[in-house]
Amino acid sequence: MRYYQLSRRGQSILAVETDSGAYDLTSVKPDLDSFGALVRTAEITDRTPDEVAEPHLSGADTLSTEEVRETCGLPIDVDEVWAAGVTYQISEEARRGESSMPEMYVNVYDAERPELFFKSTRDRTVGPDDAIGIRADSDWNVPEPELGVVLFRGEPVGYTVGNDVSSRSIEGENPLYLPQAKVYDRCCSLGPCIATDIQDPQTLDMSMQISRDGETVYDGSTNTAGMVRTCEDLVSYYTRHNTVPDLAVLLTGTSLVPEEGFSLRADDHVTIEIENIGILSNPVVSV
Ligand code: DO4
Ligand code: MG
Repeated sequence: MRYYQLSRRGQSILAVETDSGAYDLTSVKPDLDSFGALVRTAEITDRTPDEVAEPHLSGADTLSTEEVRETCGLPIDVDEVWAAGVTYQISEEARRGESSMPEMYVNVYDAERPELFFKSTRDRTVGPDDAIGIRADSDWNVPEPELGVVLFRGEPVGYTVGNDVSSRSIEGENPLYLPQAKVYDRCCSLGPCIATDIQDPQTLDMSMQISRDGETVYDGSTNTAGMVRTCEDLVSYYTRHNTVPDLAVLLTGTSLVPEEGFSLRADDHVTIEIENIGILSNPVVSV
């Protein structure tokens, strides 16, 4: 099932999409008004989120899929977003090319311990159709389309699409600047939904298009099969010796890297699609 958070008649609601249509779960269970409320109920009653939602669908108001797509916001009130880096060979090569210290990227690509870094908070994260930010003090900015693992108390409960928007000039100047290259206003987008029925996260097609003044200036596709680590392994490192908050998303690294010389500009539009999850689309602003 796919879960969307949206606002309807001034109220927050949790919508569920199945093969037979879309439903307003909150219309029949007013306390289930967010994905967080759903997973907490599931935990208390020792069920999966789908087992909590499923019995209510027949009595719930139906929604058109267009209404869901057009009005959905950030699908989870996330406490924190972390991200993995250099999990695909193309990312390792690109970073080696840009960096003042290229060896460290080869080392981390081959190492047992993955690179994990703090990426974003709720306030810095935007949902579908809301603007992602590029830093005005950076002249090389890129989107990074990534599969996101959605975690409740450190346990995977679904998957979403993420954009780890980054400054490559700041990261390239000195690796110690990574937090500034990665964490700033509007640095992350997530959405459009949380998919709870992904059988194998390591075999998903992913694509990204960037449009500028009505023209496509980047078009690429990949598959999560190219990841050198598993989502399970990344989650295990994130939760080691680390009491994680209730709601977190762990991005799993990028493998779609626009060629050197390409930088995002204000008013560009970035569209990312991951198979069986959905399309995350955002305009770009300078922050
Ligand atoms: O090593 C720096 C960040 C890498 C990253 O964000 C990625 O590979 O997706
Ligand atoms: Mg990344």
